[in-house]
Amino acid sequence: MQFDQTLLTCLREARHVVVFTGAGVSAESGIATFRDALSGLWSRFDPMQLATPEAFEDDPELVWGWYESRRMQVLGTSPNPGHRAIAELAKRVTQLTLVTQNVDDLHERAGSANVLHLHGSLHQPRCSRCAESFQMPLAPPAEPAEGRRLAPPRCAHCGGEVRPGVVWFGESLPVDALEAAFAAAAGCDLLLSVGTSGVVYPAAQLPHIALQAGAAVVHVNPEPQALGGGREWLLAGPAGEVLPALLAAAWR
Ligand code: BV8
Ligand code: ZN
Repeated sequence: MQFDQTLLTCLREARHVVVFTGAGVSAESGIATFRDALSGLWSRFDPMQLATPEAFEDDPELVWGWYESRRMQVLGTSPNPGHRAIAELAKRVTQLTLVTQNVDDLHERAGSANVLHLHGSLHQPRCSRCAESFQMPLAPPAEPAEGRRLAPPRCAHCGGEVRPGVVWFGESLPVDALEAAFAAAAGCDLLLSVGTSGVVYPAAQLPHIALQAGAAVVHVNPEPQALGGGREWLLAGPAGEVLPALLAAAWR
């Protein structure tokens, strides 16, 4: 893969790099992206309908079953070369801020630290009443392929219904993570946007904030991206191939 020399120099000389990831960075670990259609029990739903407080209110067993099937899938897979290249990049640059929209823990398992999760995590369920965190069994019974409805567990503290530890549509993002992400985007020299369709706000503002602040923005995505001009590049391809190649080219 050929890279623009200006881009390679910009990456090598960057004082502060922000990496902003979406579902695409976990695709090569076998985790379906948000754009991918759902399967089995949930095939008739759009994720946008299920990832809401109303859906959980309406049918907690359908929604909790969906999140459990996703959590099991994540536990059953591993980080891919894209996750590992991002963890490696943190050792090559002076400062790296990793911001993810993903709710899996594959960045952490690849060795990345201080990951800013803008949309929460599958691995931090909490009581929907008292917000007490709830410890899930790591090795629950195997998931049937077509999925299943599951009654959410009850909080040991107050008996309230446990909910997934994610940010649903219509819910506010964690303020600290969002503020840290916005500040990093406004102060970085280069923002790498990896595997995101950039349609969910306020997270999708990050590349625009970086561009407006004069940073370079690099999109890593197999699909074409609308580039706004300025110092913006598209590296067309899967993150698991592009990111390791980019690091190898920048630090021969
Ligand atoms: C908010 C957690 C303020 C859950 C997620 C009406 C009412 C209320 C709000 C709104 C409204 N209308 C609009 C909004 C705002 C709304 C929004 O942005 N809607 C959009 C759809 C228009 N946002 C919100 O609601 C946010 N909250 O605004 O709060 C508020 C508060 C109170 C009242 C009102 C407002 C909350 C948004 C967070 C939602 N939760 N996730 C869960 O995971 O189940 S978002 C979820 O979707 C993901 O986390 C992710 O962020 C997003 C999907 O985006 P991507 O990650 O980009 O994934 P996608 O599949 O789209 O794309 C994958 C990309 O990868 C593609 O480009 C593909 O080409 C590429 N790819 C594929 N393979 C590879 C690859 N790239 C590289 N390598 C590969 N191998
Ligand atoms: Zn409780």
